[in-house]
Amino acid sequence: EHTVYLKDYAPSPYRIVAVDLDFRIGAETTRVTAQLTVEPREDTEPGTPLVLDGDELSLGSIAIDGAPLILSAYAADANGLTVFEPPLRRFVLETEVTLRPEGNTRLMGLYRSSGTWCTQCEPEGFRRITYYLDRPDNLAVFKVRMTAPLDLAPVLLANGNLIDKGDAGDGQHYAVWEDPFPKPAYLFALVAGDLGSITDSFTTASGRKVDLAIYCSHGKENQCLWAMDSLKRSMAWDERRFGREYDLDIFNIVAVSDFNFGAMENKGLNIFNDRLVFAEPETATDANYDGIERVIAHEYFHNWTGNRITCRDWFQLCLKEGLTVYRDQEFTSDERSRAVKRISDVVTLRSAQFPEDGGPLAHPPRPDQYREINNFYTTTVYEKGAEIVRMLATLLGEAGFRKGMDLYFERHDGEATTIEAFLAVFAEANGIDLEQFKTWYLQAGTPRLTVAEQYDADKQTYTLRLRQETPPTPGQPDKAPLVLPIKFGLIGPNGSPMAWSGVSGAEVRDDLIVLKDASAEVTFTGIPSRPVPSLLRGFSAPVILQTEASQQDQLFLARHDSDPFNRWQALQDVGMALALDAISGAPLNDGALTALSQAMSDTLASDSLDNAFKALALSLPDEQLIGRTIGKDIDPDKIHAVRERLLQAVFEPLADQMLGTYNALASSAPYAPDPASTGRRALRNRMLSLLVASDAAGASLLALKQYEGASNMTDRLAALSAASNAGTPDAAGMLANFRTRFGADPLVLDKWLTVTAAAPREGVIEDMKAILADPSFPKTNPNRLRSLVGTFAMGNPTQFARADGAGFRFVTDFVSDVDKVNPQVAARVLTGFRIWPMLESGRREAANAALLALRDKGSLSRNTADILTRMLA
Ligand code: B3K
Ligand code: ZN
Repeated sequence: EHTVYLKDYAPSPYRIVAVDLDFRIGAETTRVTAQLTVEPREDTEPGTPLVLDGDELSLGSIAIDGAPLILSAYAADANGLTVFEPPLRRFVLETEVTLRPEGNTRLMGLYRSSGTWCTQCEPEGFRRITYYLDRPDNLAVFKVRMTAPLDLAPVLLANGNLIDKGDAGDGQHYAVWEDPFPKPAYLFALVAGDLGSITDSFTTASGRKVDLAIYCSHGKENQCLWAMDSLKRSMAWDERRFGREYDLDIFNIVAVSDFNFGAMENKGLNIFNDRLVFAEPETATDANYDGIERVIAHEYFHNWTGNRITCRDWFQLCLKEGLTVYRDQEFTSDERSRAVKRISDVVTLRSAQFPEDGGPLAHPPRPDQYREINNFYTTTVYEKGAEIVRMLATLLGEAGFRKGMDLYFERHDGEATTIEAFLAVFAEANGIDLEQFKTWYLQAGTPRLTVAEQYDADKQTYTLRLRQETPPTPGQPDKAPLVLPIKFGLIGPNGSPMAWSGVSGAEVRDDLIVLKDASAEVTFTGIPSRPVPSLLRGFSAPVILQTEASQQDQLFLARHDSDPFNRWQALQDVGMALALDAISGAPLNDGALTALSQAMSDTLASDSLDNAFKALALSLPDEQLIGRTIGKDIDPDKIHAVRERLLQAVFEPLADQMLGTYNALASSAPYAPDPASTGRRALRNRMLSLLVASDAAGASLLALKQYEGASNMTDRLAALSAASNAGTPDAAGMLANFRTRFGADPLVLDKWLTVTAAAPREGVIEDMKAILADPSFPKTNPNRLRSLVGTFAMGNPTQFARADGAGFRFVTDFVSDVDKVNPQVAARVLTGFRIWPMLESGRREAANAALLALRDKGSLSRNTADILTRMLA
């Protein structure tokens, strides 16, 4: 049992201050010589051993200050190297190891992707390259020499600046890179390969010219232009919004095909999953363009929040991730539509983070223990982490938040630090106490905020009774009240904001209630008539809000709320209430249905709302959200059937209007990813999918026509998905056509795999088995595997949770196979089971049986075993 606890954190008795690496890259093996300049800490006792991390390494030679060590002076195995009595002064430890990147299918450390040598070190991959203090609080300067065959690897890249290169004889060449910024080993990177590139430059606010390049496989150069454009806009934004300039003379990005994650922020040399770099209109969708812009920005922003200021230990992961997600969200909000971005982010939070927080894998944004740190790169650490930073910004206001950020950069630049240090600068800069606020980082679970209201006409007072409660989560039975920033407004009968003359009962500042206790009664005076409250505007805290609002109130908000988020939310709430009623067996209430249809129709017709917003508003809550709102004994088939019926009942009456909108939004302009064009396509494709899903006359033909005539992938894929999800008569033919037409492009093949795996139809499992059994299917590529099986486990609720258990067994069989090749992919796919405790008893049994069978097979990786153990606890 290997559990790491936050409470056990202690600095290492030795520090590595400088690293000289020599990589001799050969077709089969790579030899790595490391010269580590080591210093004991002031208080290190004589005789304290130096313990270095290793993972699947074998030691060739070892010396200190040039003198080889005798056998009894050290112990080395695959998992580490111990030098028993190192000198109690600065010394240089030299080791040599030999690596086989070709056989490294875990994609951690040095590996090959389509012939290119590349690295992934976060969190613990550097120990697969050389013996090292592989922990984020050891900051060192790195110098890297690489020698490689010129024909296989004409391009040689590492962090920092290129200081030397040349011919090495024998068909070999070399390059030497030096990174002046001390960094933890997880930010180390190296790339060697035969790559094409595009170049550009950016001049910083202080006038320094930075050379930018994006490297990719030959022939893909033109698909990197959007990524480059996104990079330059990110650099400019961080200067404008946070006063942060780039600090090296070079910024390189490399796109590789085999990558466990989205991308990696290595200092000066970001390595990207190619799906988050390549884009051209014929093969990439608006969602892909969005994702590229967002992740390019995210990795770039890490240069300050993550690299210049890094984490003391991996428990602090959300220090860099939550903050950097917040920063990339703000970037997108400033570049595009803030309201649309906020709604989309909340949709993601609710569909990914809330189920994590409400299931067996729930953990605090800052966990206090882990068995496998790779399993903590979660939506809780990232997205809930970002929500916490957002609440801080809401509580402090823009200026107060910026003051805290400035102090953070000033005080902690060059350090490896903690959540406590982060909160301390905001407290100090604003003269406030954030002790209770810190609980957000320590406590798991999604709080429930319940609000009841009372209007007293005689006294002209209006009272909101607020109550918060966080449910128990694994290992945390009791929860403390949190600081909840609740943005709100009161709306008068005419639809305008209503003012109050006084307020008491809680901290209220303008449009913000700050709830700190388990409950509070906030009373407003001088209220001439009962207002409709708009609560939690902009989703100002990541909670589940329960109110007594009637359908009438909600439809009123949908029409009048000045907060676009709550306008959207109000329509969702009406849809949810109808769905819950129908599932409980009540007959559909015609009046309520008609009212929702009418509200949808009015929203669509509005002159003041933009297309992207309308596209989000004209929808019903998804099946999984409905399931989680029910909360127990879920029957996904029933939810699916009810939702289909509801879609039809709400949207079929709007068929003419939707068709009119669809036609009016047609455009022959060339594809562009700007917000207006993206919004136009989003609404038009929303119309199509609603027409198809509500079985409107002629809709399936419309989908077929759009599929065939599309001039870009956004429109083509939208038509294909609409047809496949609804199972139209043409769906199978369209899918086959898509495969033939685009199957040779791996990233477009992923789209086909995704649509296939998401289809809510019998037979999907057999189809997936056939796909996996095809010898040409690349069984080691994370993108392919996730597109198929990841999509199925996370995004096909009826087939994954089939009553006969076939969906569960398909996934556990897959996990068992892939675990031997790539444990990170296996473990992540397995997290799809997190909903199992909420299912109805038959399905619950079936899921439990599949999980137990996986456990009984034994010999699982630590990654997968950790998820499985928590899933079954
Ligand atoms: N920091 C990397 C994540 C690395 C994941 C390792 N399992 C990407 C990012 O969050 O920017
Ligand atoms: Zn990140």
